[in-house]
Order: sequence, then structure tokens, then C-alpha cells
Amino acid sequence: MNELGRLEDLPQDYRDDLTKLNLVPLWPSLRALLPPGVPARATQATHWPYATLKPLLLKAGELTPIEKAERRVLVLANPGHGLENMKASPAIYLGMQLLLPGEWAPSHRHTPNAVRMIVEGEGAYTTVDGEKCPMSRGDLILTPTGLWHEHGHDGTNPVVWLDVLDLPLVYYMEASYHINGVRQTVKQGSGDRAWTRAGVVPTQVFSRSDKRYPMLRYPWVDARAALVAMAENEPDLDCVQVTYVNPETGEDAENILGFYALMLKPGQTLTLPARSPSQVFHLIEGGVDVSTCGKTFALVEADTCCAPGYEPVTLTNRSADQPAFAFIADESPLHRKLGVYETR
Ligand code: GTQ
Repeated sequence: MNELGRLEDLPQDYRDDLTKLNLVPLWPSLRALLPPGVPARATQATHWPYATLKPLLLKAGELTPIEKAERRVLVLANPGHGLENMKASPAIYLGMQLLLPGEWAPSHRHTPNAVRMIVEGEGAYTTVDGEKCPMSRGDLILTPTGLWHEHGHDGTNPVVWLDVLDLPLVYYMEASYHINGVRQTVKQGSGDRAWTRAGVVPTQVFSRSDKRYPMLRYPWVDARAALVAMAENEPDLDCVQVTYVNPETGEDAENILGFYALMLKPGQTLTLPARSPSQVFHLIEGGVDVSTCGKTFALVEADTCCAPGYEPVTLTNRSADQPAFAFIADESPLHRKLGVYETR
């Protein structure tokens, strides 16, 4: 590939004339914008151990009352993007949120899509679009774009969950904003009770639900049972994984980020091929080594890590006799919709 001209090769008066007119020469930056073969990535493979994060989150509970925080969150920020930019990857925001017994995080709605993966504690709930969603370890609760949501806690111990939002992308699009609301009236019924089993869906006389987001809560007991059944049903299956989908359409549960649960059999090593989207791993059960970009993270329960796109990731269940279960979030729906998704 031939060398392209540098900015310094141009006379200063010419550069000044360009700058005054808001003009920029392309060729000095062309290779940085369109590097050969593989994109430039700021995302660094990063591990956030829960054991080191949790005491600081509990300390935030002492230092900052909920009224002064609205959402009491420590953001899992990727150093490669600059901590102040609060991104785990180009499109993924991660935050660990703490809610103490009796606390209330008031109702609002916003343009970015969110999900919560419950990490620890019982008794808290999120009310989304009038549906009260109880929170238990491993449950996935959707807060899709534009839906009212608020968090409450009737239990006796701190509750912690992982927030996964497409905030960095929506912010970059200059489309991120919120609206505060009033306490929601809780409606009867819940999507996870109505859409109980794969293969059958609720039908009113002859019409199906027209809700864009029919299911807001995906209980961990159901996702786990599906994985265990898959592994038993097909003992040679390598990738024992489920995708969280909209049960009416079969599409990804949300528009921009994808969500999955993966089971690793005892002693199993699974290599995920290099694909364009970045991804995040959160360990629900067991002990898993995650290797990517020349690093290995020894994940224990409640740990979270991320990997940039275009890199293979190898997962190893460290236990010889117990399965391991991970929650995965990635940017696949975004890449697919934009036509840039690829596997190497
Ligand atoms: O719980 O609504 O981590 O609005 C960031 C923004 C959580 C929330 C976050 C939010 C929320």
C-alpha cells in the first residue's frame, strides 16, 4: 500500500485557509478511518470482578441517598474509551445499580433501551409499563425505549442488578433524553405468565397480541431449565445457548442489543468465532475462564467482562462436575440491521 500525504506536507497557509472554511483534507486521515483488513477498536477486553466492585457500591449507599442519585449506579467503564465516556463498548453501557430496602427510584422513561440482569438480593421489583416485575437472581427484565419504569424494594437486604443499555449509541445519535413521570398504577397480569411456554402464544378469540413488547420479564428458572433440557436432549450439542426473543415475533427482545444465556457443560471449552459485534459476559453460575485479545479473565459468580468485536473468545468451564451459566449481551441486532455483521 502506498504512503499517503501527511498533513505536515501541506503549506501552513493552505491548511489555515481550509480550517477557516470548515474544510479538512481526507488523505492524511484516510488510513485511520478505513484501516486495512480489520477495524481500529478502542474497546479493551476488561474484567470487573464483583468482589471488588460490591463494597464500593454499598459505600455509595452510605454516601449518597437515593433522592440525590435517582439511580444509584457505578458504571462499568471501558478504559479504552476513556472512563468519562461511560461505555463498555461502542454501543453498550453497563452499570451496577444498588437499591436498599424501602428505597424508591422514581418513574421515568427514555429513548435508550435498557435491560436489568439481577445479580443479588430478593424483594425488589421494577414496574415497567404498569407491569410489576419481581427481581430474582438471573432474571432478565426489559425496559424498552419509551416505556415508563421505576424501581422499588420491599425486602430486607440490598439488591444489586446489572443495567445494560444501548445508551452510547443513542447518545452518539443525539437522540438520548428522558422524561420524568408519576408513580405508575400497577396493572393486573404479567407477560411471563401469559407467554408461559415456547410454541404456544395467547390468542383473544382470533386475534394475537399487538403489544410491541409482550414479555418484559424472563425468569431465570425458565431460561436455565431450557438450557438444561437442550443439553440433555442433544448431548453432542456444543453451543448450548438461548436467545432472549420477543415471543410473538421471534425477533431479538430489543432493537439494538442482543441478549443470550449460555450453558457450559462440566469441563467444556467453547470458542466463539471472531464476529463484528462487541460482547459482554456476566457469570450467573459457576466458574468460567474467558480468553480474548491475549488476556484470560477467571470469572467467578456475578463477575462481568467485555470483549471487542473481531476477536475470537474462548470460554472454559473450570468445574469438572458442574455446569456453568453465563448471560451475554452483544451488538448483533445493531450490526445485522445496519448490514455490517460478519463472522471471520
Ligand atoms: O434504572 O432507569 O444504569 O435510567 C442508567 C440510566 C439505569 C434506570 C442506568 C437509567 C437507569
